[in-house]
Amino acid sequence: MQLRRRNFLAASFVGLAILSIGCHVVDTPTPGADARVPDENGYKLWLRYAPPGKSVDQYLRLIRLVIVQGDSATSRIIGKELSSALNMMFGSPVPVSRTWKPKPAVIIGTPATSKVIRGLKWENDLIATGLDGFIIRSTRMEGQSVIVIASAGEIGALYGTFHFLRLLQTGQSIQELSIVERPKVQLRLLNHWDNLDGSIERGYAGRSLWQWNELPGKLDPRYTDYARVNASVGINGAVINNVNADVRILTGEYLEKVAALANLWRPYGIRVYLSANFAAPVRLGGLPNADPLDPAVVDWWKAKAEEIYRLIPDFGGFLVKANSEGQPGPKDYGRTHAEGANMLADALAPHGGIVIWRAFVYDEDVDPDRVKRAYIEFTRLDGQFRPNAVVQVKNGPIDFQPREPFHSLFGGMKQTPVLAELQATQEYLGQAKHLVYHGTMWKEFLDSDTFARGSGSTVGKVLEGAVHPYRITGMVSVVNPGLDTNWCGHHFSQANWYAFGRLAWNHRLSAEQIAEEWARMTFTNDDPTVDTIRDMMMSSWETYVSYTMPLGLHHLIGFDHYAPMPENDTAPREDWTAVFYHRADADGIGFDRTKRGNKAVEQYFPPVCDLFDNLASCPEKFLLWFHRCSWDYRMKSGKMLWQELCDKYYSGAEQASAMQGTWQSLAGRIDSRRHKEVADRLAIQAADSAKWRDHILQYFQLFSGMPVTPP
Ligand code: GCW
Repeated sequence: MQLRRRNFLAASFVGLAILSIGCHVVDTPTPGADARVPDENGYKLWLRYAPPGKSVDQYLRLIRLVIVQGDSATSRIIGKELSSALNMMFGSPVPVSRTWKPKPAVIIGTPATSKVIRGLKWENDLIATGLDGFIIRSTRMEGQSVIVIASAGEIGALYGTFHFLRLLQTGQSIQELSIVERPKVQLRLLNHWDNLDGSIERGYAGRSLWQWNELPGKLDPRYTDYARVNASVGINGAVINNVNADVRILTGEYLEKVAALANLWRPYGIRVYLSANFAAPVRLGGLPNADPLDPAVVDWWKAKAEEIYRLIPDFGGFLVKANSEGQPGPKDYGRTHAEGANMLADALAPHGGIVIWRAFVYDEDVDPDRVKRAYIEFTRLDGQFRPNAVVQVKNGPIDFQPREPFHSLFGGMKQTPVLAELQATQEYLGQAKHLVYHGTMWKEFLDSDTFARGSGSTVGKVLEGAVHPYRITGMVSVVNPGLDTNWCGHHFSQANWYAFGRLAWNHRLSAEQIAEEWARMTFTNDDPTVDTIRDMMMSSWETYVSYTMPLGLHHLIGFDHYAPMPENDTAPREDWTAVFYHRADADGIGFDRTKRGNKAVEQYFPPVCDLFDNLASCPEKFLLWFHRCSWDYRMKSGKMLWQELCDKYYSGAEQASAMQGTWQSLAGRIDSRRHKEVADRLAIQAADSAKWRDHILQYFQLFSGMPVTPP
């Protein structure tokens, strides 16, 4: 079998080389572009403020004046955003005033900053929506119709402003508004895997946004635009350096640079967090060890926390990747993850900071299967973490695979709060070359029922703290915006950043609504065009799964995490190979994680455990994740597993290819620069999806011994 794999590897080498050469992307605009739709480069993301089309008369009637009272940095930002947005959308300025004048107006603020809003006596309603929530209501003042955007907090007023602008951008009616919004979770954070040398781990859109050589003196205008787009979807914090953390970020020199970003982002409600290297007391402080129970280590971190908070009074806290993939951690000293986290939590607690401890650990000593390890390690520590410590868990138990069942720690951690870690960066999902909208994938995850406390205990509710009473709630996404003009490499990758923000705000929103909002704001308000774009987005994830890893297959890749490499059997660790996971041989394929196999299903609550365990009830999308099946196993469709696999790969590649035609039908409806840039990438996607299909099927055919037959 080994030999067959090696021969296959040699034969497929040429194919892979062609695959990577084919990935070169030409970025130049089409000559002779359609003059009616001016070219755009994608820099403005979803804050383009294009004229909203047919609704503009209604808007002009109802918005003759903007009133922003108060003199804080945030209220100035609100005034500026509104004035430039309305100007761009309406083609003429709308005056922004600090004083009430009887006119159809939009009034924004908090009871503390705005006399007009105080006069409305909405305090009780505003207490209920909290500092980040807001109310948008149409009402009348001195005979004039006005729209009030009010919050108990300034950041809530900013969020309300962006919500209101979204209504205009997407062409919705603003008559008789009665909107009450409050985010479902407290922490809505981005994780950047940016290194101090300007590279980005798993970044596909250029170098890091953070210009360390220019900070703190020079502030790139991108930092402000970054804050605006994040605030526009309610993101309220960012961990700005890689979890594989360089200790230098904790030096005085770098902390001053970090403080400059924190100062700039504060009025946008964005707090800065840092990834901390657990060995910093040794590598930076010169101590002999970093043992969390050593008083000298405890003191070192206390002093470091004091130093940070002197510079950044609202510093969010530390994110820690410990004892994972070679990173140092408490286990180096025979201590537990909880002991490590608690030591840092104690250093941060007097200042109001938190520790976010990653559960992305997979020690070989814990269990032979990587899928089971984090659950085993962390459930035995449940309840041992300090009140200001949380555990951050990736959506699935392996690593951002195209499709994974939800991680059993969701619902499984009863006393220690968990945050969900998602990945908008398309590390395993076509990187910046494939169009893959993550809204649908994340909804499948968020809507999964853990049954932790009976039916209805969805992951989303666990994250809200509505299943177990968590003190800290949140959602996080790994993102990789870089210096590429359009931030994300692929114009459609921007949608994943957007979708994360919207779902972190409210996980009950539908993937479809989010896709539609994004398409309207990013491309056009033309209804048929929006329908086409939304539909492309909605099917794109399932398409990607079909031509890469359908039916529960996972990790069929090599180190680049892009190209197919099911023959990968020689990585530095067994659990980085592909063969460890698919286990294909002449008898069949798949990983037996049932009660008769390695019992991974037992990490789920009943009836989820039995649902996955039972071959008849296991959703086929997870079949080979939980079960090992013979090649002629009968699927629900009546087809043999081998044929079903062939069908999936063929239909997936065909759908990927069909996206090109669909997109082509939008020529002239979208500016030609972005149209061409997307078309170029769709061509790569179509070609690479066919390579995935052929490579995988040819490889598995070595074992199935059956012909590859298209459907
Ligand atoms: O997905 C894997 C990536 C690593 C990453 C690691 C993690 C930052 O391949 O590049 O390291 O996960 O999440 O820590």
